[in-house]
Amino acid sequence: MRAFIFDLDGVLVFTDKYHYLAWKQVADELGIYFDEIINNRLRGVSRMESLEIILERYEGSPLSRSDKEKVAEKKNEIYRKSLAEMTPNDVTEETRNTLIELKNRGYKLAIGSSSKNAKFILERVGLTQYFDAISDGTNITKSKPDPEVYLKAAEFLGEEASECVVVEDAYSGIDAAKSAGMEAIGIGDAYSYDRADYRISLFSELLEI
Ligand code: B16
Ligand code: MG
Repeated sequence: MRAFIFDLDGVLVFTDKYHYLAWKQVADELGIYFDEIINNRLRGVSRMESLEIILERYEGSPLSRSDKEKVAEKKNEIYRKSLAEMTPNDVTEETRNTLIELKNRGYKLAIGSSSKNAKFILERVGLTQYFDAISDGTNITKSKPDPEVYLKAAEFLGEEASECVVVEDAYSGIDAAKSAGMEAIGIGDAYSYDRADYRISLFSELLEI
């Protein structure tokens, strides 16, 4: 194993609540019921696919593609205001020290995130410098469970897929990693997913695998 590819939201940082508050605001404006249980279904899912899930409960007149894009853009503006408030304190010492130790051991590190805001988040929390490559929502055409985001991360690193291990919190991300021909480590929500090759409850357990 030569490289670790990390999902971002739910693995290195926890922006679920910001996604929730932003989607809640736009859902309320459209008169759509939305709660934290529905929000859980948005984990690892792209912005437009998230909107489609929220619109399952929409009872108004059909929205055009451009209406949907406006709603998604509005949500993103609200979400980015929360992201702008993030600081390095939003990453635990355990996470930061584990990344440093993995680098010291000679592994390459990459990000494999569905988010188009990944680079902004990494800058805000002071993590950018630990990564040799960033594959995110800006360089993919298909989101998880498609393997594209992870295959791109391996390509950016110059490594074979078989030499990479993915760390993920979403079931769809574990499926994406397996389709990419990579080993998958489940954490958080994905701790209970039996397709993961390893399951960890603490980020620092990566040092023991
Ligand atoms: P954005 P990940 C994902 O990030 C989030 O888990 C998911 O909830 C979000 O909808 C998606 O990014 C797109 O985010 O609106 O910022 O482009 O878990 O793949 O790092
Ligand atoms: Mg995630």
